[in-house]
Amino acid sequence: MFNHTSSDSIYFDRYSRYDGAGTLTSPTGPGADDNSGACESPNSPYRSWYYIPDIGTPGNQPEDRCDPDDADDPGGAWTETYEAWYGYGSLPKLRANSVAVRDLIWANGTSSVAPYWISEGADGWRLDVGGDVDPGLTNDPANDYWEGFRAAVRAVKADALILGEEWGDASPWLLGNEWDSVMNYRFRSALLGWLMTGCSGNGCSGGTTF
Ligand SMILES: [Ca+2]
Ligand SMILES: [Ca+2]
Ligand SMILES: [Ca+2]
Repeated sequence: MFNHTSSDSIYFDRYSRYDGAGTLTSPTGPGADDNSGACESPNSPYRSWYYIPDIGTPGNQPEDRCDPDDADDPGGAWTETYEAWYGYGSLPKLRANSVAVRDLIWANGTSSVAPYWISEGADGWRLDVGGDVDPGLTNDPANDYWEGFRAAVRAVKADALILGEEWGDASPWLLGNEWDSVMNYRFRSALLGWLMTGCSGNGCSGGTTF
């Protein structure tokens, strides 16, 4: 979450199921293209929230396409690619530097998703594929997404926990202004590897299985 939305969100609306007010108008399946969502038209207010066309990781199915130019081709074929997390067309990637996206997620006080739920009692946030949104201070000093997110969340609750998901070395996010902690899959892998294959001595022998 925060890296992408669903392709079936009111913002992207790949299946034309919502109107411009976000009302579900086609509950049982794809509806008619009304140009409200980012995928439906270049004129949608949400078009700039996403990477349309893609920037290197398009949805990998032939149907992972959007309407390229509705004005010239109303009702025509959807042929435009879009950036999708890991090539999954159901997960169109959000632009981390979009003002509107930042306002939705954290930059508009408790009207934003992240500060709102903290104000409602949540103790923190766990950030799925967080490195895809902002690659950390030393990898990209100019990307201040998690820095802003942290400030916005902490403004509501000073000790709110911000825990990121990162499969590799997470040091770039742990330098003080982004995350408090990480999933630390590397430690998990090392521990499980030792338990299952390398465990011997210190009261342990033969490894174990799960
Ligand atoms: Ca629509
Ligand atoms: Ca359209
Ligand atoms: Ca950053």
